[in-house]
Amino acid sequence: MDAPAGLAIWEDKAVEAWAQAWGIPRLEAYDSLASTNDRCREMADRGAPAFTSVISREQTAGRGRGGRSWSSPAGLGLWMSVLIRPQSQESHGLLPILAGVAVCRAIRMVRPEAEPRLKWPNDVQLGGRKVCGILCEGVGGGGVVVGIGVNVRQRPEDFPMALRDHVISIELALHGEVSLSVLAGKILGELRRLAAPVPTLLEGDLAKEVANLDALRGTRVRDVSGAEGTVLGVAPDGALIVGGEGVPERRLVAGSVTIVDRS
Ligand code: BTX
Repeated sequence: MDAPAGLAIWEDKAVEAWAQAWGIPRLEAYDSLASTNDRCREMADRGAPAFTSVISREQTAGRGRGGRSWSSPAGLGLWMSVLIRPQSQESHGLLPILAGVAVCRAIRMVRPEAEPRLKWPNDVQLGGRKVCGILCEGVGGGGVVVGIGVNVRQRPEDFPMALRDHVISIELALHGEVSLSVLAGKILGELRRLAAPVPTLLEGDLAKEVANLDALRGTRVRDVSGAEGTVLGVAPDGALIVGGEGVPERRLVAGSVTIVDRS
């Protein structure tokens, strides 16, 4: 398939200059794409190097997990995909968490008063509402496209009605303008620190950081099978550990959990 026409200038600067400033090998920027993950996958299939990235002002078919749709209105959020090429398949489960940590760090860099939290496995929250979703998709040759959607400028009425009670943008939560390019640069910088190379386990300071960011730790949750338990934390391989109160400890490696109660 021919590449769609990309932008030469994004956020007042040459796209190549952004790539250089962020220390990434290649960046493409668009006014509108169906999904940045799809474009990044095409580039991956043609052998693009690690940290090749794609940004679009708008996505017309932005998606979450399981084909759910991701609201991506023009200019109101950061809709970005980054190609990661982990050394080993064992690391794949950690990528949503590493990307979430990168987003939490970046939000704190642009708004030091922010208290972002990771909601396992792939959300970042501000004040208990979803501000970012992460979609990791495997591509040929052992690569993974990490799709990162961050709500930046939306007002409540910019979100689909059904989502309004559960979502937030950085500017709604924390007030004042946030530059998309500064945010993108910080996320990519932190992702490079965390994922070059991709660790195979969460250990040491990184494990502590994940524990501190964990929105679910100590909460009572229900998994997709209907089983309930208290979240004990995130395991070194990225699984969620649920147990407590005489419930046998178990590991969740995929899917979502619903919060039943905050203890
Ligand atoms: P998810 O499956 O965890 O979340 C999808 C759900 O999130 C939707 O069903 C809806 O309830 C809710 N939702 C939709 N839009 C938003 C939004 N803007 N803010 C908060 N909640 C929302 C999450 O999947 C992964 C999302 C990744 C998005 C990025 S954007 C760049 C890349 N390209 C692409 O198509 N997807 C990724």
